Amino acid sequence: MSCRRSPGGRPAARRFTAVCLAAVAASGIARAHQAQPPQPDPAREHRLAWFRAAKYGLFIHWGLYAIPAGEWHGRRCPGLGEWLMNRCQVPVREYEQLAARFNPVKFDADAWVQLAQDAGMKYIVITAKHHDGFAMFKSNASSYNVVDATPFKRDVLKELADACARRGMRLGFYYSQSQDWHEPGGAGNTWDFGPDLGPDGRERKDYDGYLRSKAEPQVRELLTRYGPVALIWFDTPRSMTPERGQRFATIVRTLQPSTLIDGRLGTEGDYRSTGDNVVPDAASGLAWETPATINHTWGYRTDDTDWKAPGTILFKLIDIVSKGGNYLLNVGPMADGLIPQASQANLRTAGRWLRVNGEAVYAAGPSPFGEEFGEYSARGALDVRGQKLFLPQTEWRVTAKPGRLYFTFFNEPRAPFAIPAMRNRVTRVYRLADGVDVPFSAGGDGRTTFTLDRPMPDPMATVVVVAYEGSAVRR
Ligand code: JFZ
Repeated sequence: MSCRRSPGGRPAARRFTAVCLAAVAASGIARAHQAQPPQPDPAREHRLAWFRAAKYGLFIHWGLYAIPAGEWHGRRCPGLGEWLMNRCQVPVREYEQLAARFNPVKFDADAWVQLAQDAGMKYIVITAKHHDGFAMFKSNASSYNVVDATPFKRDVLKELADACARRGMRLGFYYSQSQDWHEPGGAGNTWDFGPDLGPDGRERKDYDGYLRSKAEPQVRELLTRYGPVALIWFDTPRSMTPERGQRFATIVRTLQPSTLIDGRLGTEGDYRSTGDNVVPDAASGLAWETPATINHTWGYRTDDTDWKAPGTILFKLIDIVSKGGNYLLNVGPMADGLIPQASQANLRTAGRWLRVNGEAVYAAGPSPFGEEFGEYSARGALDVRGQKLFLPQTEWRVTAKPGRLYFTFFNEPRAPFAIPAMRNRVTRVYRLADGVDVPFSAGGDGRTTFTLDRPMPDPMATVVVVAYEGSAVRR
């Protein structure tokens, strides 16, 4: 893989991300998450209500790249599974022949939605078209799609949309609006069609021709043929001028005013998307989402079996929720239509925990404290991006609802554990899983203390609820 992983525990995830970001920066896609912060807007807040409560979604990267699964002509092709065509510079005429081999007979849309539900996820986002340009839905704008170009001939998105409708699951579509390596006018395919930009920095492809003949019509198809679309997940906005971005935004707003736009259109997003696998160091009131891998690739690769453990998944989810964000966690189904068993098992284990402790997660707000996230290196050390090194604390996190704080412990806390100082009177402390009271005492310094049983009742993560007078914490 191109992105090296640092040894060590949870904090290593941040370093890994930073190294990966440095790697993608070279390809010009690392700036996407810095799109303009959304302006306050009541219609937007209304659209966002379900998203803010949902907290946890399933990302699915599935396409022709699941067939080579990281290998081309017996040669390992490093990097992300879905970037194989680019990384191994596979010519269009060769890559598109994969379509004739795409026949995922074990694909079962209901089973995928069931997995998301078992995992405790509240929405699904699937790749309708990734950078390789292949549509996983029937399209009149291009015959390079799953119905017209494969022996499978089934509309994957339609089946998934129907299963989601039956089971009450929200569904959104990832759509690569800018990069399309199949089209001469699309961005990104330099090996067949030459560079996107000339030496003078001017565009040298018929990019608007591609946008108008394929990308815009396909986004219209997605918004008119599959029922309510929860969100469109645009990505890598190369050459997306405000004017071009606005054309997509207008299509979305006109056809489905409730559909959310992610943070990578290049303009007009409803929420912010962080860099891949990046969790910010502090809380934010703006809606945001971390797209994340469950191993180290999005699209399936046979050689990546380094699955995140259930406890790691839960830590990341609750870390994100305690900072006000959403966790969009990816699986990469195989070419036969099955999602790798190990990733399913880990998601389901985390999901069983959420069935007991979900009150601490769904519709929960961020921590009113913040000191638990960690601190900057007192010695002035710098991270790989040259910024002040943040040393995360991973022992516990807090999420909040009116009158209640949820302390989730990932390791046994010190005894007694002192909650951060607050002026409200604490009325009750109890374990969320079984409702058993936890004795507490009010310290003179405004810090309530309690002692959690050892070993922790749930060694993976134990939630202690602190109920207090009033609806918001006063510090
Ligand atoms: C993009 C895609 O290129 C990738 O294949 C995958 O679909 C992922 C979810 O999104 O990769 C990115 C895009 C943006 C950043 C990093 C990787 N970013 O802003 O840091």
